[in-house]
Amino acid sequence: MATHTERDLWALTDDPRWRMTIEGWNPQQEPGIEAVLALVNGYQGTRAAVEEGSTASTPATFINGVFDASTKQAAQAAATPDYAVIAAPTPELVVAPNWSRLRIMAGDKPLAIESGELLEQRRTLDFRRGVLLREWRIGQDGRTTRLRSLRFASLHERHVLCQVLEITPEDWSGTITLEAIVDGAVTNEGSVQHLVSYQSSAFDGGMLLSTATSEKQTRLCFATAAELHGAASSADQDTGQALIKRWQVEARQGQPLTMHKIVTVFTSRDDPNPADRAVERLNEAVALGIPALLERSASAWAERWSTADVEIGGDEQMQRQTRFALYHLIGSANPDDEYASPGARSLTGERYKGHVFWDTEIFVFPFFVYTHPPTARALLMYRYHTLPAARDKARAHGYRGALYAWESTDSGVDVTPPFVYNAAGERLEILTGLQEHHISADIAYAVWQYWHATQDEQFLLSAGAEMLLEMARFWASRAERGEDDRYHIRKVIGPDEFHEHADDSAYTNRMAQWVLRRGLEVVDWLKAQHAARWQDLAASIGFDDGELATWHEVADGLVDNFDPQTGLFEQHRGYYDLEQVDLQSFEPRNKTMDVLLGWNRLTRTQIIKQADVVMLLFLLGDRYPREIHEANFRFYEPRTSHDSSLSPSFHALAAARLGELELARRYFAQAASIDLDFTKGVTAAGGVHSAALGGMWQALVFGFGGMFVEADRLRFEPHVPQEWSTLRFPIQWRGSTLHVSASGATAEVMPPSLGF
Ligand code: IFM
Repeated sequence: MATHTERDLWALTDDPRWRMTIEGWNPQQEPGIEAVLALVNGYQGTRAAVEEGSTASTPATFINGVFDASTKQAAQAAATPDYAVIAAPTPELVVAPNWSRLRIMAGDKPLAIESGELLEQRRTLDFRRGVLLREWRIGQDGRTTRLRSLRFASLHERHVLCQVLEITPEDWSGTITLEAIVDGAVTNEGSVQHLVSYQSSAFDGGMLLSTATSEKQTRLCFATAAELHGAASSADQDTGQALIKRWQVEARQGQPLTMHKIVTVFTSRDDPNPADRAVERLNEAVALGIPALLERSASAWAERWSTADVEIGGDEQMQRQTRFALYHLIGSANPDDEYASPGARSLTGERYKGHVFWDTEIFVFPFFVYTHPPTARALLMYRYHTLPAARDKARAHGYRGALYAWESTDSGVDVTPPFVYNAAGERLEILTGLQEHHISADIAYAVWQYWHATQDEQFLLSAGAEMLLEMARFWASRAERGEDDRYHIRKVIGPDEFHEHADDSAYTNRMAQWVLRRGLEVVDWLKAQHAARWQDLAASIGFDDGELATWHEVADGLVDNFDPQTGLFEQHRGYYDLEQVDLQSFEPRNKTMDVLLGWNRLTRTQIIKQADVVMLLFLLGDRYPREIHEANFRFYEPRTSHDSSLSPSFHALAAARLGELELARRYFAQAASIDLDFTKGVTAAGGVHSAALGGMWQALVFGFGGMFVEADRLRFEPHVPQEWSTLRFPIQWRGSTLHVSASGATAEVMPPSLGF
């Protein structure tokens, strides 16, 4: 492997606004830190667990789109104390082999964070290059050893993972034993074992571990090669489930030992012959060497940053937190994979089992539309490929068209658990899979947003139009005509999940109405511009022109709960009659309102979990005057508990648009702290909150940056807090890049022809 630019490997980005550093070691905070510092490249995510492991560590690598449901899962999980378990096996993102595991011995003692005295430790995630650097010193039996390691998951070649370790005995000489391991003996939370059929082999220059998931038989192949500079010989071992390369060397005081390890990963999702691909790619990677691999990955990151970075002048902490959000957003999705979409916790933790929610389309997706449209397209194609399952779900519930899964995995089948048992053994029903139907409008919204921003006609013709029409069909069949001759949508859960069985949720009804109208528009467009395609599509989905009249009638007849007198949307029918509770009186609180009040009482109050009408007014509110936005914000904001991580960012956005900058900054800081405030326990332990991170980007661009999407241009009405001096960001718009620079209430847009 090349070593000539070895020194550059360790060179950290100078600017502290481009990196996040965690000092020391706090076992309680470790699960959250592992997610925050995770290495993500859209293909895989690797939690930043210390390489040698510890009792506080939960190392995990997730490969995007690799789900499995083990039949033993429920039983195994049930045996785990204090673990809320579902009764039936639910597909989950599989924990894949731990590719960066190391075992280090000084003499006959393990050189590990929990043995010996940790004298110092610093871990830094360099967002600009996508590199995790760890520096630590361990004292043991009067001997001090300095270590540093570097890991990255290439963004240039997403199947390549690299690790470098340097060990320096500061004040001693003696034997060091080092093992570079690819450890397949891994399980999911609750000791659930998804991996079976292990096979390992050696080949010229490396080793290969092949395993498969137990139910779907998805093959996972990891090839690895490692080298310890200066070591004369090594021994390869395989334990059946792990590949181990082992060196024993006589280390000399002050002389660093350096190990380079490259791992390549392919699955049978990627290629019918993943083992060959992993070996082939490993050979190419080894020929290049880690410094060159890093250079390529860093350039790929630089390219993505050039269309995604948001610069906040004068606030170092916000700048760093913003880049943390953007790093995780970029790393959450793979533009080359149309069959995977980011789960609610990205590829960084097991909470929500990697399931895909509306979080993707409404919270994360706009970031990709306006910074990297190919990724946005891939995410929509994931929904296109899962359209058959959405059709089945609609049919199963007695409706037409497409009802998307509330929680989705690779197949698109709804995998929302119908109930859970909590730790006390109580059975709790989960109704979101049955009632949270607005996702079939949120996805339509994303289709339209992408089409409007990119004018990607090929997408609309080949996939988007069909999705839109099927979702419009769903809503036409979902709405019922009432005795009042108006249309109603009954028994739903809106974004505010504290109120189930809701009739006429303003969010759901207005979004449904919007989908029906876009459906009508698309049909007109197809008929006028692409008559042949329209004929094919209409034939393939069995479309009857009579449906159009129904769509018109339902769209025009749907109630929306808007009262012109007050300017308010009633969140759902009967909401005003619920008990009003002063949320302030519970402050400061560190528990959610369902815990504090109990579920039954909570549902009889006006307390809202997350932005609902406020969200609606952002999505569809451009035609309403400021007074309506203001009235609804003033009414709903004090009733919102923000007990969902999806809430604060959109309150920041709405407050910024209203010019309430102090409040907006407070909400923005709250959104940013969801993953980063380690003092609040282990919020990020189950993975970073992707929706909150996507919401931060939207708060910056649509809120503080004041971006409005007009018919064929972008308009900017910024509200940049004084403390921030300037806010700068690029936007992808119809094949061009706009550069926006805003301060106070003014924006400069380059080139001016595209935005004003
Ligand atoms: O999709 C969200 C939902 O809106 C609130 N509960 C958590 C889900 C996943 O993030």
